[in-house]
Amino acid sequence: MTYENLLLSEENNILIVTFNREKALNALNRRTMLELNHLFSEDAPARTNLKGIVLTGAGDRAFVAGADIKEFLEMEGEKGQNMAQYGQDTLFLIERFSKPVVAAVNGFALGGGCELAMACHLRVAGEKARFGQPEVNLGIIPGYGGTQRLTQLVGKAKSLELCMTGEMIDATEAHRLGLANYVVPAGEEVIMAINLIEKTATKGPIAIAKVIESVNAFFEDGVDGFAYEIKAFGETTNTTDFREGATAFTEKRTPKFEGK
Ligand code: CO8
Repeated sequence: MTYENLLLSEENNILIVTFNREKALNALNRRTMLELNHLFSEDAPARTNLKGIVLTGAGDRAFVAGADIKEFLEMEGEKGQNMAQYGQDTLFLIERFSKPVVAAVNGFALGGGCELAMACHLRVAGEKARFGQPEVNLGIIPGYGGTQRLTQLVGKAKSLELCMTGEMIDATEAHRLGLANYVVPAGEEVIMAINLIEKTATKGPIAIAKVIESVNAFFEDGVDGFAYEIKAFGETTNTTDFREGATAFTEKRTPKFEGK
């Protein structure tokens, strides 16, 4: 697939994905969602050497200002439901990606943009970042998982408040609530996101994938997260990486993990 609205660049095995519709504050139109889905279902899994992925927005105003409202008037009844389903399926691909995905939030992360950031494993907020679920201003509700992931991240009271008032919060408040992992000076979001991925890249890749799976298991319907963790732990103990990690510890050297 040719990407029109996503800019991809890979450096040191870290993929930087930039939402590139600056004039529309990087709003997610249908084409962008198709590209995002393709990226996480086919393109990124095929790049087997990746350490992780950073998502960010073009320009200095927005990460992503939401779904593209200008396409909304065609969205009625079942069509709206289908669009929400496709968006949620796409965001689950991100949440379940086996390598760290970090949102470098460099401005507005509103509606679908906040939902996109929340589907990432970690969020770095620039000082100018603004988060919010303003859908009620349009007479709709979040549709890309916002009511669920915001509640998971900040708790029911604040989630209800943010989704019902539609008000934005700044980076400091997002950090205080546990929505943002870090707040950094404007312009340093991607650097910090890369640093976080580099930190995880020194660990066992299978262990990182199993951490993601096991933490996600807490929120999966009908899944016993504790049982999932036991199984995943067992799987990590059967890896060459585990033997290497434990041997390196006893030999007082840095382990060389191979992801096996
Ligand atoms: N969609 C389309 N265009 C947008 C969007 C958007 N979400 N946000 C901004 N733009 C466009 C503006 O229309 C404007 O374009 P133009 O110059 O052609 O008119 C340009 O970006 C710049 O925006 P503003 O002039 O409005 O800039 P301001 O600095 O005055 O305001 C704001 C910035 C506060 C971010 C303002 O643009 C705003 O409120 N945007 C809308 C934010 C919003 O409501 N987002 C949620 C959308 S709903 C959603 O995301 C639902 C997700 C689930 C959908 C499930 C089914 C699809």
